[in-house]
Amino acid sequence: MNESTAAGKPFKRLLLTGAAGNLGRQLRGALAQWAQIVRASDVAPLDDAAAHEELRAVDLADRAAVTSLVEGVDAIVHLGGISVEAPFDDLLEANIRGTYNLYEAARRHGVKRVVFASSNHAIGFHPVTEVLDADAAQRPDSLYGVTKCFGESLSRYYFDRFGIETVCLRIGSSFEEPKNPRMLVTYLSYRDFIELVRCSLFTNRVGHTVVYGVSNNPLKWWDNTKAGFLGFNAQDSSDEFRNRFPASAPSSDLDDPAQRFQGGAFVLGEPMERSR
Ligand code: NAI
Ligand code: 15L
Repeated sequence: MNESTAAGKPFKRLLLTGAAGNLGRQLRGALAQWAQIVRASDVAPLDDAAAHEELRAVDLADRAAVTSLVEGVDAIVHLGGISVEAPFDDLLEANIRGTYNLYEAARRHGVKRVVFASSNHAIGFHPVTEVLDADAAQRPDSLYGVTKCFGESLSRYYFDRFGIETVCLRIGSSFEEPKNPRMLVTYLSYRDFIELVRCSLFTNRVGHTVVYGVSNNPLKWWDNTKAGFLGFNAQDSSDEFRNRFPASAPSSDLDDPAQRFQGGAFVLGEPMERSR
């Protein structure tokens, strides 16, 4: 996809799922630069549609609604779903059934590019002493992480069988700023997140790519050399926040599993019962 085609907006219509969430809110505005129409969707309320936006309230677990949601879009940025550890039945609906529904709708409607928000929790049980690249084994640290591994495998299948290209973003910690010492390593600034999505949408022939969503932080657990063809160059760094956590270096106590493994406190979770 060339960034400077008709009307300066190379995509006619982009679909964004999870548009009401933390990262969806950051991306909504940026997508307007790249698409004539942004179809913004979430199960949570969305308001203030801009002139270029179509807002759709859709539960990803609803197959018929997702099939209709995907009709007429050129590409999808899939951020929607449960973004932390949760009861299995909830994860099953939002993250597993929801992601399947989305890919199946993409196949039916001929959509050829998806950017999938995976997570560092797909590899969270690797120790902090290892540097991982795109070929590192999946080692999920939670049921949430297992659902991200499912999304990575599902997208691999939809590429190998149906030619739908996906960039799986193994996002570290993308917030306004790092919230704890671990996030000095895993931090992804919002600006770098948006740039990573841009590279994932505009690079020709991504096939099935795994890339770590991380800023140019001083300490690194992840190596993006194998995804270098995306042209992603992080501009920001957690270094500007290092004085927020003066007493503690990340991973200073390797007897503590939450410091020994890359997933942090996620490695200590246990399956939860549904509350309703
Ligand atoms: P978030 O929790 O703020 O946003 C997720 C959105 O998905 C919410 O607006 C929620 O309403 C929506 N959603 C949940 N279940 C849904 C369903 N059944 N149908 C339709 N929509 C549903 O999370 P955030 O931070 O915006 O993350 C976006 C994506 O990136 C998530 O998939 C998350 O797992 C992933 N990610 C985020 C990281 C971060 O540091 N922000 C790190 C790693 C991965
Ligand atoms: C994630 O996958 C979550 O969506 C986010 O809320 C953070 O917990 C992040 O990982 C992290 O590892 O910091």
